[in-house]
Amino acid sequence: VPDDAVHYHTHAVGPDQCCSAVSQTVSAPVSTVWSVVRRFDNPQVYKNFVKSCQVIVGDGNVGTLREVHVVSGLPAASSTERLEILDDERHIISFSIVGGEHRLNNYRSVTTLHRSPAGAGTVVIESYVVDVPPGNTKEETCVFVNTIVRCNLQSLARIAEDLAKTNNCKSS
Ligand code: A8S
Repeated sequence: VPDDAVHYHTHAVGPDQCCSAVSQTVSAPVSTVWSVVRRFDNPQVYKNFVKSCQVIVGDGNVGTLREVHVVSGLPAASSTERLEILDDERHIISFSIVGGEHRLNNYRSVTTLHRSPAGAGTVVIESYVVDVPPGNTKEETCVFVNTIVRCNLQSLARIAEDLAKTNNCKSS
């Protein structure tokens, strides 16, 4: 984790909570990745488990509430989520889960983008904290959530890389 991101990925973790982080490199500029990630009203663009999303309250700034419906086959139907941080300068977005029909109580995640040390690409870091659901272990909870987050970030990488190629064609 780069120095400037340590603070944002440091979560207060209670005794019955678990936390973890997933990272993903993307062969696209930070600005391109950010243009996808910052759309709190449009998570289905890269989150494959999201079937639909409606903004309930707000204009896309901090405090905006969205209701997400997920595809079938998951131990969940819907989730109500609040935008907590949207920092266009530092490329930080954070949301918390405040309701819905699912087992992930008190979920909060923070996603930060960083220019990859190698050059033109981006490193995405997403960390979270969540209550361990009754009947599950911390490890099971982390495996479940890490799987979802990893899928989301892999999909984000594909979409941003495609966008970067399209943008290149347009400008040449
Ligand atoms: C995100 C991250 C997560 C989303 C989880 C962890 C969720 O949307 C799914 C299944 C669940 O059981 C819980 O960034 C919930 O969206 C796919 C409905 C919240």
